[in-house]
Amino acid sequence: MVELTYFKGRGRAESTRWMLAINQIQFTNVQVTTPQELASLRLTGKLPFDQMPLLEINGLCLSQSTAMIRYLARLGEFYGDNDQDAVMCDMFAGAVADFAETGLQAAFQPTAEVAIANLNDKFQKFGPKFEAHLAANGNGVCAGSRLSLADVVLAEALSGYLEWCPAILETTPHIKALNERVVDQPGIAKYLKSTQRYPKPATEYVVDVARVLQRALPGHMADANQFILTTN
Ligand SMILES: N[C@@H](CCC(=O)N[C@@H](CS)C(=O)NCC(=O)O)C(=O)O
Repeated sequence: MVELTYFKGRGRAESTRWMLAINQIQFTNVQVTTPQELASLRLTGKLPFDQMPLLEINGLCLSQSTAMIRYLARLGEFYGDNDQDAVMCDMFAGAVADFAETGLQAAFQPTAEVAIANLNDKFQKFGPKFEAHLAANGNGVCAGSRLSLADVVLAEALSGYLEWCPAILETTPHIKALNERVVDQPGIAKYLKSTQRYPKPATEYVVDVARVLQRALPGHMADANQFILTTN
């Protein structure tokens, strides 16, 4: 039984879900919805850094989403064919992580206009670089000669961008083709249609995260400090 423990939403667990999906590994989303549940989870010792997501697989309790996706890439041979491919996978996955961060933060912005402007700015920075690399590579993938974790995390990040900016890939045909190829992979296509795929993050998700972590809500939201734990 493979379990992925996180908030009730995509967030930093989503790239791992896509890597599980492309590997066609069945998993359960374990939802942490209260600060008490998070406190209990921390007491189990399963969170080495007190952070989620937590991936329980093959007797391991894994923290750090970057470690999870690489482990799953090795299991499913989505890490290229040699060390050179692997380092290119890592390089692209690193750039995608920077690119994806703006998508992760989109629901936390004061308005949709701000979120969309941020996403467009970030796409202008990275999109042409990804496009030029794919064009030069000539085989449609980010690294090596076949699909890898770099392609999967790129498509995962793009899935968020496309929900806010549906036309964003219209001027980058190589990225568009790669994205379609990844989302058409049987395991990914099945996952995206399943009830395990959480919806586009919205206010409910932002509130859930603040409540579970006992953090302030974004400043534009009413009663922003309502979840902050008072210690005196
Ligand atoms: N680099 C880590 C980041 C993990 C992270 O920041 N998790 C947040 C929730 S998204 C958390 O658990 N925060 C509580 C804490 O840091 O104590 C990863 O990608 O897994």
